[in-house]
Amino acid sequence: MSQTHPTDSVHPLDNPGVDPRAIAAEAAAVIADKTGVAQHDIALTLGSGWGQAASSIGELIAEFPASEVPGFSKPALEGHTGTIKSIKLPSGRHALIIGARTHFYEGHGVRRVVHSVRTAAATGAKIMVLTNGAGGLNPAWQPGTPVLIRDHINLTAASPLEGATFVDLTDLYSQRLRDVVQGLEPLDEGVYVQFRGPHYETPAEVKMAGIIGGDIVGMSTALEAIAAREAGMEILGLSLITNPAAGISPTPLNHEEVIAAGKAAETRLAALLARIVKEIA
Ligand code: 8IG
Repeated sequence: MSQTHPTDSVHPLDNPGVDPRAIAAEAAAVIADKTGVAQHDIALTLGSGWGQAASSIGELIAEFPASEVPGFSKPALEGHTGTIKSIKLPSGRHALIIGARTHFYEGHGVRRVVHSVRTAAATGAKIMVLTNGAGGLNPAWQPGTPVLIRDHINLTAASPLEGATFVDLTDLYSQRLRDVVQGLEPLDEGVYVQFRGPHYETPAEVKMAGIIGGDIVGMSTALEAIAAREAGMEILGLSLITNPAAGISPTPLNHEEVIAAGKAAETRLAALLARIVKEIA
């Protein structure tokens, strides 16, 4: 199959006449073919700081660039190849690891943002684990602190749903899955606020996020969670707090420091995620 580049006007998800679920089904068929795994049981999207987790949760069955799968966009950051992995868990179940996230701020539209989630659902995954790196409003959260997402506020003014699709988002971040995690390792919980980005927030915006009930600020996850729920999946959300949100700490945000905090926490997070996946899949 020929590959399409995000700047091509022929990207299959950019055709409004095409049902994005059909492209997701095609993507799932390609994944089944490449991995030899007919059905995946759980899917994980690994955000900044969570990348190492794949190697600790089970045996690598297959790995390939996401760009070889229909509908996936080339990675935004060059040299940061988005990879898809299939992992066999100790239980014999199969996990799909999505190391390729398309962000809303890339400007390619929300269909491409949630394509990985729809593809995960089409591979058979019943649980979607969404992880991210994010800013924290709680000054007690040191860089490197993992926080369970309890709920979200979507400030993108966008939705992955099209037409009159009224999806209930009560218990979007499954209480059942949060209880399992809390039984393994007590974590603070928080409300994730998705901003469009790519700029970080102003201190006033962070203050607003807190006033409206937010604890975590980021640029992903909320739109993906909505699409995952529409697809019928149960959702677990985890944020790695890599930095105090703007204005929470007196020092300005620095992208390199944010990346470094993620790197420093990676080994610990991988172990945590392995224990979680063992328990839920
Ligand atoms: I890593 O402070 C990371 N991602 N919006 N704000 C937003 N996204 C982030 C932040 C942050 N840190």
